Amino acid sequence: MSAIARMRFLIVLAVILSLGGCAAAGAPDWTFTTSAAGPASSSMAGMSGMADMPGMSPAPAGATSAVAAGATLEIHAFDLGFKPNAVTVVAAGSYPVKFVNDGGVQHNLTFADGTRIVADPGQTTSGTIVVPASGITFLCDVPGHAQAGMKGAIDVAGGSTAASGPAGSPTAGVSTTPVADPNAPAYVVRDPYAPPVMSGTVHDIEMPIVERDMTVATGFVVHVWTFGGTVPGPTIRVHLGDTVRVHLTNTTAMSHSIDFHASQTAMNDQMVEIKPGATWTYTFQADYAGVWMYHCGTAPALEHIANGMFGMVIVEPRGGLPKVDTELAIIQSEWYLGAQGQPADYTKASAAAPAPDFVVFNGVANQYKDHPIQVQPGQRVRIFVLDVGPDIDSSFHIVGTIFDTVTKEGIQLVRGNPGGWGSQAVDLSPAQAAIIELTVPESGMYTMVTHAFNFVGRGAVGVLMAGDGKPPVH
Ligand SMILES: [Cu+2]
Repeated sequence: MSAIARMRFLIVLAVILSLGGCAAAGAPDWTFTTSAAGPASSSMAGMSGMADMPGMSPAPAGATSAVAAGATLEIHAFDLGFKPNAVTVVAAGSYPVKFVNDGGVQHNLTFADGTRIVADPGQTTSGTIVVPASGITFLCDVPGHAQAGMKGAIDVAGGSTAASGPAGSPTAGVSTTPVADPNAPAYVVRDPYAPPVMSGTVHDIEMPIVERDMTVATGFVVHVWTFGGTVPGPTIRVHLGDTVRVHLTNTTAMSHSIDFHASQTAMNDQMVEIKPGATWTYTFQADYAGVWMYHCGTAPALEHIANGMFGMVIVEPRGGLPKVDTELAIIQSEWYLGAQGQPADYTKASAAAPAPDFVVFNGVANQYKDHPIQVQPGQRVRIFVLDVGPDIDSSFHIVGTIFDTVTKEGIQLVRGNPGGWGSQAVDLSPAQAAIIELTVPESGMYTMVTHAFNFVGRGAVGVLMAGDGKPPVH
């Protein structure tokens, strides 16, 4: 059945992106697993001047051959790890380093003493490292890369074990949620209304990639990474079959990319790395109707999404959607706070049991509770709702209403169906979306939530205010 097949395809794609990063221009390293982040790598590739290495699997006890004094250390980077990530040298001292980037994005080899060697994808660079008797750790300092596994250590044979085991990471410290800053700027309310469908059949959309500070909840500022300067990025609404050309200019100091789920393209075709200062035009045909996520796919995609790099594409079905009174576009996402004014905390976002500080609609906690969305009794309301995660599902519900029309991932509940079926909540895993419709039953207040109620108190709440907000007198 095609809808199920499509969902399976999306899930597979999402897994691929999370593992490999869709910005990879070269062949992804499909063999990468979390074990690559451990102290022992199974790969001996690229280690010159030696035939065997302790700590590599499975070395027999007593196999202690190590890199000869002064020999070149060859270390490869891939997305996301180092080969090898555990190196032993026979003696402390100065060693030339050959750094080969086999990955699809820029990486660096940053040692604990500050020595830093950078290589673009496919590039080989070199440097020198002075290995102290206690050994030295290294990592890639591109945000998120060390946490994703790009860490390693050089030990000195017979030396102290200070550098052995998982490499120390200056960026992997435990962080806590900052306290609210009373001087933080007030948040800017995101327009909740869906934009009209764009006229014409070919659309050129400028979407610069910019970083800026954003108040994401009263008192809390995140240094967000954005498409178009806002979180979420701009909502794009087109007809089925239209051609969309999105022009991206990367104004930041970090590589990014973009992945439109509304498109069908090889990840190494359109989802390419956009380096700092570079431009890219992502072109696609809107082949299928629906509500689609777009996001940065640069590894680790989780971190780029957690920092705000996502948005919604609406592709109208053949013949267009029937007119209603009010249309809203709502995206549920999470914030994992780092320090005030800093990017999101990747360690928190990537936890096996993530505990978001805020779960929000359209980027800001509680904004539509503080600023209710005005509707009128008897009106038809359509809501395009998308869960972008990066981690948490939505059970989208509006207290006091019943959805009579739901199109979720291509599967439809239609108003006026012969059985009289309705819907109370729409379950959306990350990267799933729906179009829901309802009739506002009477004047009063209607609370929009995720029915996973532990998150309602964390910001996933808004209000539709019908009429003057007071219930009718009975
Ligand atoms: Cu990005």
